[in-house]
Amino acid sequence: MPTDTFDSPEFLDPTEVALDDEFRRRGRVTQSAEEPGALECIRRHTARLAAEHLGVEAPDREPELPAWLESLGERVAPADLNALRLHVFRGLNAESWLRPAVYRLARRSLAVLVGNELAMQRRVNLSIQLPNDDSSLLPLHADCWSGDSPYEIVLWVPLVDVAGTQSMFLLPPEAHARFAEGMAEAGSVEDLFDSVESEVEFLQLDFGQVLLFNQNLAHGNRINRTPRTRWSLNVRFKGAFTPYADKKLGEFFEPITLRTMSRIGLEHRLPDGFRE
Ligand SMILES: O=C(O)CCC(=O)C(=O)O
Ligand SMILES: [Fe+2]
Repeated sequence: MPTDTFDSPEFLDPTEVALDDEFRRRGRVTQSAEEPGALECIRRHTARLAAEHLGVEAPDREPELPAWLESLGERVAPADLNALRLHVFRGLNAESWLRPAVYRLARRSLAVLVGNELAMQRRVNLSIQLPNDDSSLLPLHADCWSGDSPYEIVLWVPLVDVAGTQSMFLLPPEAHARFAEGMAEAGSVEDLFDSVESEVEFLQLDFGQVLLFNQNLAHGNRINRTPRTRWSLNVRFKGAFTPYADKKLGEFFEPITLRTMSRIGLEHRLPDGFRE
């Protein structure tokens, strides 16, 4: 579908056009969490679950809480990290308030960039990257290369300040377009990364900010060479009625904001006799 024929900025207001432009140009937008209280609640609960797994008490306020999260490497060996991550992941996702709280961190921007009838991933992912740990890396990839549809956006939420290799990297759209042309000739994923290393951007975010990025662009992480552990959440959203790839509605995604007329339309059955 030639999408340029549908480019009708006169139907959007200027702030929407500006957000749209920035996302197109950079493949991402960073913003303050729309509900900071929800973010603090998510972080406190994350720390509480981690402390429970370790059999210790977690501090529950600034500045001890972020320092405790960042220094996890002093308390957990890489071999034990996955058990801790799973405990926290399960504990977070067992809370019915979690997904609405995560959604509310960026609901206005999601409405502009994706739409107001959304499907959301059923589980919120948790990533923990210990300093100098090479055992839980996500090498360069685009989600749409492995079962995600190109209609998905990722909401990425750091639970501590992140910068450099403690964070994730993203290849901006222009560089990605050049990279995608030559990709078929490249060898390993590591070769692919080497070919774009000078162009990828490691995203710097403070706690309190959230990121929305285009997962069709190459991204991933590297060994965290900072002394601080990274904690982040990520979750996918798409227009509920846009095409699905391997990650299906009902299994991986769930509609969260269907509007009345869509529900009426979905439930509607023509009277018998109109079917022939
Ligand atoms: O958190 C990361 O380092 C990578 C995240 C990622 O690949 C994603 O959310 O799609
Ligand atoms: Fe990804």
